[in-house]
Amino acid sequence: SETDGRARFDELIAADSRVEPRDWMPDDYRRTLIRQMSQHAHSEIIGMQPEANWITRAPSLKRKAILMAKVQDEAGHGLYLYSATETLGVTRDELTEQLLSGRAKYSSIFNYPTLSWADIGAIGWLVDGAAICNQVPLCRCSYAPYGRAMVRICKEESFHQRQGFEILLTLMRGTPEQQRMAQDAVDRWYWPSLMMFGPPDGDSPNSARSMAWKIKRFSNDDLRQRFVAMLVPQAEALGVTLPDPDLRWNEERQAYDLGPIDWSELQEVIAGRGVCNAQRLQRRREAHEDGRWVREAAAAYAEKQRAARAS
Ligand code: FAQ
Repeated sequence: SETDGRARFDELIAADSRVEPRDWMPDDYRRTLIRQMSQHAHSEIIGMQPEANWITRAPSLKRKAILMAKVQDEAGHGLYLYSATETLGVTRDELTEQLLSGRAKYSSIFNYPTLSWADIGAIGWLVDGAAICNQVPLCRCSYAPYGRAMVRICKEESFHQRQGFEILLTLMRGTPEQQRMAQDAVDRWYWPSLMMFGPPDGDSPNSARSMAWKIKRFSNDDLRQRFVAMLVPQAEALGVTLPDPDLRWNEERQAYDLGPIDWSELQEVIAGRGVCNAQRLQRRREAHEDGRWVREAAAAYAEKQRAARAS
């Protein structure tokens, strides 16, 4: 009965146990997971575009092979997350339709342009770095298929972050012009990477409930703090400056003070008015159309197999 289901669900959450797809769960819990997991999946898929922009222009064969592998990893994460989302009773077709129609959200970060090769380093270091900070706690998400997906995805993201750091390190050991390129990329990607963690806690309508359900384990601001604390020594090792003159350690709070974040920029990008929003969606629609024959061929093949088994 629903009463038994709810009692068991509450027990699982209280005991830090895992909810599996066939377990009873509240409708709102299911809806929240579909929302977050599908947004996450869409982000991985749209997130292929900014970096794919540099595959043909990577500065060496080795860099090109590494970048291609990384972009393919993002595709894998997206597919893995769509499958995990389907365990909640939504179809892949519905999720795809939501993305292509522009109704679904995906991470703000992928609506910024990649202007130079150094941006590929900055994305690996900052964007994948932020993704790791956000996703390591999600490995303990109360919904088991999401948590399991995150374990595997985080391993790959760690490698991605190292490769981004290494690109920037190579540039910083290069000519003054290469150093300027690296600093310029960090200047442009730093603030948007802080926005990836979402609005400040006071303006985050979903956080309290998601934390009570143990989907999210830390608040948006707490994760942003962890991220900055991770970046500071790495920026020092690289020799780049984080573009925040107000950034300093606060001994009393045992945390970093940050300069003001332009939250109107995040709102604008989420509302679809970022530099690349239109282009990203247009490209995704084209790619989906280009793949139509593959979907049709796969469906025809599956039908033939089914008919053969039935006869
Ligand atoms: N962009 O109440 P909250 C990657 C929306 S990493 C766009 O705080 P919540 C790896 C939010 O959805 C990127 N929208 O919401 C990679 C909500 O709207 P809704 C993907 C944002 O869910 C690297 C509203 O604002 N990672 O892909 C953003 O509790 C390199 C209110 O916000 C994930 O998705 C934003 N930045 O917390 C790939 C991680 N921030 O749905 C390729 C999983 C907030 O009510 C290359 N997701 N919104 O209409 C999460 O952890 C959470 O969903 C948050 C937001 C933290 C993003």
